[in-house]
Amino acid sequence: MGVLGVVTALASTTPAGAAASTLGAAAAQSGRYFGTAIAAGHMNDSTYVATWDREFNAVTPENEMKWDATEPNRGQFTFGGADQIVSHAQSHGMKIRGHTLVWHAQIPSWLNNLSTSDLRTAMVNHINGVMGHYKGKIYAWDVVNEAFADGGSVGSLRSSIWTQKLGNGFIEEAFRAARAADPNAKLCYNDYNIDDANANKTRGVYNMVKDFKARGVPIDCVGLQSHFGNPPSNYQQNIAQFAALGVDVQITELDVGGSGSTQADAYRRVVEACTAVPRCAGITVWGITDKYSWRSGDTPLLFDGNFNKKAAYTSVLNALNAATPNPTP
Ligand code: G2I
Repeated sequence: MGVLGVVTALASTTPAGAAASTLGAAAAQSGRYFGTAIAAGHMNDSTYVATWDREFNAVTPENEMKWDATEPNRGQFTFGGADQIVSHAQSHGMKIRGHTLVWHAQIPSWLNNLSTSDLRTAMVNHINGVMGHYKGKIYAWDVVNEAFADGGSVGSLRSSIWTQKLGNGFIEEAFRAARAADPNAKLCYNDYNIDDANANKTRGVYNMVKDFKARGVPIDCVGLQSHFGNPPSNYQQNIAQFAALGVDVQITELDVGGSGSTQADAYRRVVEACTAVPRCAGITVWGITDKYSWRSGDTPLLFDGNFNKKAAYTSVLNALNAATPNPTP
């Protein structure tokens, strides 16, 4: 090995007990991943890609795997943007989260006027088409996204074409189809505002997961999106209560509005809550830089608009480095 080889080898391994210097390497010390949402449209920004490659060891396509992008016309699948992200991630050894198969938003208009049986067929075809294309490449799929209602009673689902035409059983149908389409991918239910252990929306998702596990409906993980300004005080307890049902928990779309030490503290509490629970498998932030965030006005991410590390970055890195190693679930 030449001098350069030695330097590279030293830089890319972290001796036991030493602090890692990137988010992905720091998370890996406790058997976890640290990912980001990526938009294919920004991949011509070399600083964006360099930051992605340096800091993160997992990725979620921000919009490119959604139904409107992947099956804009019935039966015609298009994977341009998603393939771009997937092949880059694969060549860098990153985990890939698939987002998302069945959702009420970002769906093409051709879905709107189908009969019940036709919609059911379309749903299963979509799951087969997208999961089949990426079979064996995806670590975890958000099979169903945001199906529960906000502010309703425990267990109430939001009204959508799915509930209106297929009834509440559409979630179970989607998970069963997904398991058949790629048996090696973890299957997640993903939602926002299910961060508080006692909120009605959380209780509804909890009861569904418990019921699925009891009846053998395939489900492997719950995604806590975690778009907030502060994690609830019982956030760790919430992660632990889902884990106790026998599923992994993944923090899937983390972003925390704010700035400075307040924001840094909130991020630290999120990382500490996840790393305290063995089945909290990893964390994904919903973007790299504030300038490309879906809520950029809240400056919610770890890098500012010039890709400088914020205080929140440092507190996340330190909290990941402080985590006790856990066996990968
Ligand atoms: O809304 C934040 C997230 C909530 N959970 C599910 C996620 O999938 C969702 O992500 C956001 C993306 O970050 C946005 O980028 O989903 C939005 C759509 O619901 C995305 O916004 C859309 C814009 O509304 C479109 O006008 C635009 O064409 O992004 C599209 C692609 O840039």
